[in-house]
Amino acid sequence: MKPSLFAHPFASYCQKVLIALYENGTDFTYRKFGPEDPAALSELETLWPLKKFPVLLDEGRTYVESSIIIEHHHRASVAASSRSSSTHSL
Ligand SMILES: N[C@@H](CCC(=O)N[C@@H](CS)C(=O)NCC(=O)O)C(=O)O
Repeated sequence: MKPSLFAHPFASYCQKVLIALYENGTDFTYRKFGPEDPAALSELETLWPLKKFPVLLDEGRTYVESSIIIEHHHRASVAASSRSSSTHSL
């Protein structure tokens, strides 16, 4: 299942994470706060009661703090690419 990013496009910490995800071509669900996704803000509150954003939900785990999200994303993509290269070498 692809990760979900709870974020707002005008928030600088969210832009920092969005740049990393877009640069890497990552497939993710963008839970953008606004009228098009009215549940996003209440779900954010259940994930992180401080209601700060961005928040990433990946494989049932919640990641907060933009730098930690980017670090997690980097590790997850390195692990995925090493899994895929070991499959190709079989
Ligand atoms: N240190 C956090 C900062 C997160 C943060 O302050 N985000 C702002 C938006 S850019 C926010 O949640 N503002 C709303 C609030 O503080 O209640 C990070 O790096 O993600």
